[in-house]
Amino acid sequence: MNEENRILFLRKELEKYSIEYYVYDNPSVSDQEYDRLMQELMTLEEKHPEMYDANSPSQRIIGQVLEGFEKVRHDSQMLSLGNVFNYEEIEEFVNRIQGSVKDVEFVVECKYDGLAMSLIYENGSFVRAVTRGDGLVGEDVSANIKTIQSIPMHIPERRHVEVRGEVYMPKKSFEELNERQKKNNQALFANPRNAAAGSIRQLDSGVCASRKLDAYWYYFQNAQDFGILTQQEALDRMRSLNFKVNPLYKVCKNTKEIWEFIQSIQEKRNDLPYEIDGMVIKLNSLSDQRTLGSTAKVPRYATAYKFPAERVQTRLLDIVITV
Ligand code: NMN
Repeated sequence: MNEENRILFLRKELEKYSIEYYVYDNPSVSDQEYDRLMQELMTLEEKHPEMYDANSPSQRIIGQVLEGFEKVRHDSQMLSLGNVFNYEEIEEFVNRIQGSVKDVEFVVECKYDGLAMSLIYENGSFVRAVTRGDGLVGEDVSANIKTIQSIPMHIPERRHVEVRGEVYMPKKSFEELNERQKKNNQALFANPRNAAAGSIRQLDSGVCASRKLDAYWYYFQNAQDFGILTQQEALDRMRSLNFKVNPLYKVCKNTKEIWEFIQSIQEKRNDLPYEIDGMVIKLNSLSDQRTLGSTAKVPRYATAYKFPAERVQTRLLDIVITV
């Protein structure tokens, strides 16, 4: 095999190993072997600058320095979510939907304390990552997003794909970051959400890489193009395309089931390796979602239940904003 082909081969292998390691938590080679192959790739790429590829596994570690972030208009608005705060409000939400939809099913998922992000793929390759921004126009933060190792640079699907989800800073990364800040006599970050948002806005993606962010994907924007009928199917399909999808979700039929699942997650919330500030309840059927539609800012087919600890803060913020 000549060096050019070896580069192509190594890129493929390393990408496969990364997905196994970061998405499925199931490595098939040792860390030493992975590191050795990565080193070999970097040495060969240095020898062959004509083979540069922005989506090479090596680029995810090296990073790049930008002058600013380009503004990008979303294909469809990135909505935020309305909130509910207790059993009764969940029941009201469920009753309202049951009033207009028959045999209703809900999917209940974790609500991460991070930043919403959209990923675009064309011809099986990553094209760009865009922040929510004001919902209509966001910022292209691709260089920083590439440093998140669990995000695939290639997917086994050549059609246009847009997935949306949340970028977050795992608790472990947050602790390590604040340790480093302390050691360097720099200000500490108040919480993982702030730290994640600050990292994504770094112009030097090397800095972002050092912050070790991660992400979960929960929304298949163009699911209809793939004949996907439910949110559950969308989650399965995203997972089969190598997107990191949280297995902690449940399909529920009524308020009691929703509430029980929420309570069970709330109990183990502190043991999760990432921060969640609530749970999202959404209609499973995508066609029913479309029928219900959205208000100007939030969908009618989904809502977010906020955990009590967050409630005080949110309500206080509401007061501050309305005063
Ligand atoms: O992502 P962080 O925590 O920086 O860890 C990087 C290390 O992870 C690498 O140096 C490598 O040893 C390890 N890793 C191993 C595999 C594997 O397949 N064994 C894949 C990706 C990363």
